[in-house]
Amino acid sequence: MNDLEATMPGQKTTGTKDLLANPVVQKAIDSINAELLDRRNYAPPRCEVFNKKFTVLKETNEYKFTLDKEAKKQLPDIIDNHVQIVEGWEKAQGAQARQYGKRRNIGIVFSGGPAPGGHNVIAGLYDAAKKANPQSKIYGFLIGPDGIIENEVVELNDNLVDSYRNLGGFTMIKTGRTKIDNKEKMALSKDTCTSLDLDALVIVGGDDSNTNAAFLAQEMYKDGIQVIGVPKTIDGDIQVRDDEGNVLCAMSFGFHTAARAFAISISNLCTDSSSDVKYWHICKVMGRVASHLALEVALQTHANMTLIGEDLANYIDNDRLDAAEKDGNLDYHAYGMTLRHLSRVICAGIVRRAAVGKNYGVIVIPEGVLEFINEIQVFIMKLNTIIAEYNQTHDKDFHRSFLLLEDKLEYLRRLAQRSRSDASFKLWNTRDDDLFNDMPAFFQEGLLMERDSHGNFPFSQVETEKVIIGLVRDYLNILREEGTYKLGIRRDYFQKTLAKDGLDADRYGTALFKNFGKDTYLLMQPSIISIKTLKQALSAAGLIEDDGIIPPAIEKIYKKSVPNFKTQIHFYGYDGRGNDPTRFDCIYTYNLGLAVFALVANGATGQMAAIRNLEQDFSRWQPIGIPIASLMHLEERKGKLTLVLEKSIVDIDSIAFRVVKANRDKWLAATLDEDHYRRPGPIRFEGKSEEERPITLELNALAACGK
Ligand code: FBP
Repeated sequence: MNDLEATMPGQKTTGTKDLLANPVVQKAIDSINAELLDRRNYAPPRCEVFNKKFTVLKETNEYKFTLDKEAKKQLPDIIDNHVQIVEGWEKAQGAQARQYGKRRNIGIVFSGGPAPGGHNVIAGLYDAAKKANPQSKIYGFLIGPDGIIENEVVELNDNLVDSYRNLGGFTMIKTGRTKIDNKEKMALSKDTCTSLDLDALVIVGGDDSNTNAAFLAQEMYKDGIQVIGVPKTIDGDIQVRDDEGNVLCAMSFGFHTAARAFAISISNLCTDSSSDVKYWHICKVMGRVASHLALEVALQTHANMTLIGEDLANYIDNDRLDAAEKDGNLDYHAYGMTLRHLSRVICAGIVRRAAVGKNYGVIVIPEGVLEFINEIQVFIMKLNTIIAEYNQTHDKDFHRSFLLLEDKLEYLRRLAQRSRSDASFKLWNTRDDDLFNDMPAFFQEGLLMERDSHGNFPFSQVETEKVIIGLVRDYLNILREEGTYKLGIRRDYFQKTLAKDGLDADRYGTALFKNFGKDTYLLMQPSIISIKTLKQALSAAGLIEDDGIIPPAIEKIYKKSVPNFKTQIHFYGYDGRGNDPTRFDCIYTYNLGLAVFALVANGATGQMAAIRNLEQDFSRWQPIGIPIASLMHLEERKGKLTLVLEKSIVDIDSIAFRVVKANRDKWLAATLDEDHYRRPGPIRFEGKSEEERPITLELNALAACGK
């Protein structure tokens, strides 16, 4: 008899087979649960224009873009595209109706990291295409762009699409990060599209994938194969404005869900840490380079400290500038923040909270923060170039050639040697090598990590938080030694503890604390940093003999005043990225799918589907097509200037950031007040949850209204 077959005394023995056949057991372990059914059955509302029988595109010149010279050269057939506004029509006649309702083959692919809502883009496209012509076929390319290159494809049907409606992940057709970046891959992709007789290819992806979409649109322009992009990424870094600041795409899909998911977990940590009062929780949140997700998490949770990379890059050390100015110099090191300085800023917050008895809290660190720390950014750029140059000149892969960290370090050492004998070689000098060798091995490994196929640095793999917290811990030790990092002792607790042992609180208080009689939380004198110095302070005040014994109540108070910096480290990334979408993302993505079909059915190519007015009531949402080529610029990738779609980072003049900045001190809560944590609550799928949207989106929209 095994465990399962063993039953409670007095109960009948049940075999495993019978147990599993029991309806209660079956219901309990059925993977089709009520939540899943609710999600699958939910029909997201459609924007008004999509309730009409047909859609048309109205081209507008209202939005202006400065076109990149290189984009004009490389994307001649789509560079003159304009913004297109999708309009609904009840009636279409003759050729127009035939064109709209013609039988089409459309391929769709997910590219890059998953983002909640992707399945609804497919569902929206599928529903619209089948409504226009039930004979149309929608193909899903498997495992990302590789599916296009290798013609790995599945035809989508009602069952498949229905089983993924409103569900997170990209599970239906999976995703991948391959870039279609050379002639051979382009040719293979074109072969696939031709062999499937595709009318259109839809690329659901981030900045790099939409860049791919533009190049494919150009490549297949003459073959009449349309290519449409869809702005996906939890990072929130696809935001499109024209030259005058008009917002065309305020947010990529998936951002809201991921931010909400991270915020729920981080808010729970705020609750736990303010109950248990012994840990600092260090939360790294995804987002690659830009700190949009961290900013949204700050607004959702009011965590005690949130670093925003873009803000750190903007930092100016005025004391340093003034000091240099006195000597008639300009100190360039005063601009931007070093890792060491950042650790000091964090320590200042920790010390201030400790002083009011709060030896706990929550810190949010964006995963891309290193990109904004000058000294590290320089390393990332130098190493990018070194790796790219090695790959090019040796026609070998740097990471395959130097498998071990030690081998890579040795290669760098040789470069430093070269810089000593060859003055023209400046890429890696002895100082770089020395600084790099001072870093902990896990950080060196992180900075040398293999770049992705787009040349992006893999921030999610680097244990940034460990590096920062290591420096924080070191500096807190120094401050403890200096006597400036102390845990405040509640005055009434001190008085009660001494009274119990019959000691005079006033006499001891004056000797022990620097603010006795002034504040509610008492801070031990900086000179008291050990039992020995405590004894000295007591004897100097005549409270004990030179070799006397410290009263136990005093020793207890002293020990309580020494803060122990205990941390718990968390990474919020893949978990939130895999969350089922919020209602906002469900509705947004379903309508993006409908917009994609409107663009395809009306002959657009090289456009990215988008929805304007996302911050407003749903009735005002406006589906549009944005010309991708107009958004491209040159950027350094893998050591080469490459035409890519520009990423949008946090604007430190934006209202959302200004609100966070203005609340920094309040949310740090280094006061006698309670912490000001906000409870975002779980992601709900009922009630009025569709009214919830990213706070960043709502705040930044105030700028557009001139508020
Ligand atoms: P996309 O830009 O492709 O949407 O990916 C976003 C992201 O989740 C980043 O936030 C993160 O840095 C990265 O993907 C992680 O990459 P990987 O999934 O390859 O580990």
